[in-house]
Amino acid sequence: AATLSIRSEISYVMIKPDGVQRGLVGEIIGRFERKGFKLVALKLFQCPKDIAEEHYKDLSSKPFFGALVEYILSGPVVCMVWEGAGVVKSARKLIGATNPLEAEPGTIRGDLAVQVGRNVVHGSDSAENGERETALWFGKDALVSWEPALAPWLI
Ligand code: RTP
Repeated sequence: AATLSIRSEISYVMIKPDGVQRGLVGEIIGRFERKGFKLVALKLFQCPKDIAEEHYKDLSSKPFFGALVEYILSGPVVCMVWEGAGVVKSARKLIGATNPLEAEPGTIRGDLAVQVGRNVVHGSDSAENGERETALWFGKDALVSWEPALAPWLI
């Protein structure tokens, strides 16, 4: 049988504090599961300031940077790494445009959010950032390597 190697790419996806507060964790994780990506790391995390600032360092000159960091620190976030072919671009599509009012219906932000400053979820914007953000939020060697079983629970 042909084998397909899909350990090609990872995306760091994070449910922001508003997503946790609003009880959207299951809804958001479910969308990535149903799409078919593989969950390889997961934690609920009260983020320290230095990690939030490092994560968003490219935006440090923006006027909203302080408010953005405060928002990310305002409650626990759910940190995840999803793996699969094309996962970075696909996750951004599932998430939708940065401004939820511009995001298409059917996307997470299009269906579930209104404000740009409360847009419920983050997804890496490149494969390189997927690796960088995974190292930042989980450290090295945090990914769980696993293969789908042949449904032994049905036998
Ligand atoms: P993310 O990194 O969270 O996935 O978002 P993104 O790539 O879609 O958007 P980016 O431009 O990188 O902005 C990062 C986050 O900053 C907040 N933001 N606030 N008040 C504002 O005008 C504004 N603009 C951006 C959002 O939370 C955005 O997701």
